[in-house]
Amino acid sequence: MAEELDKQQSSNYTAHNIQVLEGLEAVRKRPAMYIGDISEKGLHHLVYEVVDNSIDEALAGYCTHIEVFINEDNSITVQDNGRGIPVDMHEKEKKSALEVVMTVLHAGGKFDKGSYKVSGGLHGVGVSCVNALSTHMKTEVFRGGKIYQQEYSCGKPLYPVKEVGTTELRGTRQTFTPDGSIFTETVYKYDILAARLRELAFLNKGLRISLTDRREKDEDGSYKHDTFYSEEGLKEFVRYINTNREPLIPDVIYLNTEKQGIPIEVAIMYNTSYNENIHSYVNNINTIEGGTHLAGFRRAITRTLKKYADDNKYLEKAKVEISSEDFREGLTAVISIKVAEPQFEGQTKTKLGNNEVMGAVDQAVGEALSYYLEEHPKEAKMIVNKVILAATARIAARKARETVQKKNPLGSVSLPGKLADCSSRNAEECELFLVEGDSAGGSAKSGRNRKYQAILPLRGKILNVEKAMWHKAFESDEVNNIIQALGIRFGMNPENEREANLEKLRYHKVIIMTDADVDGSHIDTLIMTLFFRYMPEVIQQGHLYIAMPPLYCCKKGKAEKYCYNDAEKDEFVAQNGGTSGMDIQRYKGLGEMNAEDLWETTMNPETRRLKQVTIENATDADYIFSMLMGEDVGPRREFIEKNAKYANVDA
Ligand code: 0RA
Repeated sequence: MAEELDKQQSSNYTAHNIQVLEGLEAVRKRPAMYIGDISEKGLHHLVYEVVDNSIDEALAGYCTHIEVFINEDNSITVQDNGRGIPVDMHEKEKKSALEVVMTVLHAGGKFDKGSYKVSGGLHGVGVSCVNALSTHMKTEVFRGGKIYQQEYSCGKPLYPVKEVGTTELRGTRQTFTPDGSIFTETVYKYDILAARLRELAFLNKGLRISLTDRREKDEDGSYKHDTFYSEEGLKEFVRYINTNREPLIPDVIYLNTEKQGIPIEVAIMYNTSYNENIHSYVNNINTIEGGTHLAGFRRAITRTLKKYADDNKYLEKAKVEISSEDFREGLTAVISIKVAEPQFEGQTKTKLGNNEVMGAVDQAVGEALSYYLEEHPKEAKMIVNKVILAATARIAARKARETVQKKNPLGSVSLPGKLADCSSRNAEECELFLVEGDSAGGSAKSGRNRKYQAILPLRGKILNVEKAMWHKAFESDEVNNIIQALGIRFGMNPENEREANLEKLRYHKVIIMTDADVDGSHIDTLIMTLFFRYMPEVIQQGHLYIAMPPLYCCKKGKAEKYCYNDAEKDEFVAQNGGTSGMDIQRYKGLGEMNAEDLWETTMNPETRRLKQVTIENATDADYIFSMLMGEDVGPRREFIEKNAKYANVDA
C-alpha cells in the first residue's frame, strides 16, 4: 500500500519541478564555475561542501559529531547529529524544505534567519551543487522521532520526501556518488580527506569528526579509521604544526575573544627555526594569500614586541636596527576569525579584503601578547633576544650581498653560467629542467628541444632551507642559480611580507628531473621545500612539476615499451605471453639513458609524464615539509617510501 502511494506520487511529480532543474542544469554544464575544478580537487571539494553544512549546525550549537565514510563504491556518506534538515512544507515553493535545500542553488542558509553561514566551503555553493554533480544522492533526516528520506539522480528528485520509519536518532545522513562523466577522477584519497577533517576539528574545538574507509579491511577485519577531536582548538593546532620543530619556549600564547563583533582565535608559538609560519583562516577557509586579518596580526606582533623591548631598554643595548620581519623569525601561529560578509580577493580568492578586520585583530593580539610578556619576563627576554639575533644576521647578510653586487654592477644579475638556456623568450612556452648530476645534465642538453627547453644541472648539495637562516639561501650557489635562472626577485610587499614577482618568471614550467631512487626523491623534496618556503606562488600558480622517468624498458621480439610503473610492466608482460625471452631493463638513474631515450621518455611533451606539484592543504604541507626536512630521519624514509615516484620498486 505504501509502495503504491509512492509510485503515484512519483508519477505526477515532475511538473512542478521544472524551474528547479534549470538551476542545477547550469551546474552540470559548467561544474568548474561552481566547485573550482573537475579533477581530484573538485571531487574532494564535494565532501567539504556537505561537511560544511554539518559544521554550520555545530557552530549553531546543535551538533557534536560528524561521521564521514568512504564507501566501497567510492560514494561518500556524511552523517551528523544535528537537528536534521527541516522537512516541513515550504510555503512559496510548495514542497518540502528538504527538497528546496537539495535542489535550489544557494538555498542552504535560507532557513537560518538569525545567524550567518560562517563555515562555507571555499566556493560556498551549497549541497545542491553536490547533488547536481552526483549520479545518485540520498538524504535521510532523523527528526521528531521519524525518518524521512528523498533520493535524487543528477540533482532531480526521484520521489517527494517520504516518511520511512521511526527513530531515536537525530540528525542528517547524506550519501552521494560523484558523476564519473563529469569528474576526471572519481577515486577518493583517504589522506586528502583526513588532512582537511583534522584541520576542521582543530578549527572547531569540541566537535568530533570521524573518517572511515570502507573500501579496504586490514588484517584484523577493521576499516581504516580516524577520529579527529580537539579539546583546546588552536592551542593544540599550533602544537601539532610545531611537532617537528624545537620550541624556543614551551608556552602557547593563546587568545579567544570577540572584537567589534568579530570572533577571533589566535595561537602563537616561538621555535628555534628561522622561518615564519602563519596559517590564517576565515570562516574555516585557509586564506593562503593572507589579507587584512594577517596584516593586523603582524602589525600587533611588531608593535607590541618593539614596545616591550623599548620599555625594558633591550634595544638600546643591542644597537641594531630591527626590521619588522625580525620579529617573526621562528614564529608559528594560527589565526582563525569569523566574518559575516567576507570579501575574498586575489589570484585564488583566498585573500581577505574586509578593512574593519585589521584593527580588530591588531587590538586583540596586542592585548593578549603584552599581557603575556608582562607576566612572563624570562620568556619575553628569550623572544627579544631571538629578534635581536635575527636582525644581526640579516644585516650581516645584507653587507655580504652588497659586496657581491659591487662586483656585479648595476644589479643586472646575469644568468648562471651552467644554464643552457632556450632560444624562445615567450615564457609561456618555455620550460626549465632542474637536472640532478652532470651526466644526466649532458644528455638533457643534447636531447632537448633548444627552442623552448632550458637545462640547469645541479651539482652541489641543495641547501635545506628548513634548517638554514633565511639569508643563507642567497649565499648558496645552487639556490642562487635557480633563482637567477627563473628571473624572479624577492621583495617586501606593502604588508611587509616576502613576495616573489611572478610576472618576471622566465619559464612557465619548472621541471625537477632526478633519478628514480632514494637520493633522487630526497633532491626532489629539497627543491620542493625551497619553492614551498621561498616562492610558494610558483607552486600555487601551477608552475612546478616533477618529471617522471620510466622505470623499465621491456622488449620481446619486435614489441618494445617504456613502462612508468609496475602495473604497466605487468600489463606488458601479460600481453606478450609472460617473461620468458623478455628483456626487462630497469632504469636506476637518468644517466643510464642516452640523449634520444631521455627526450623520448621524459622530456618530449607528446610522450612524457609530468607530475604537477600542488598544495592541497597548506597546513598539511607545512607539517609534511617540516617533518621531511627536520632532524628525525625515520618519518622521512617512511614518507619517501610511500610517496616517491619509484614507490613500488624496491630500492
Ligand atoms: C536549517 C534549519 C535547521 C537545520 C538545518 C538547517 C540543518 C541543515 C543541515 C545540513 C546538514 N546537516 C544539517 N543539519 C541541520 C533546523 C531548524 C529547526 O529545527 O528549527
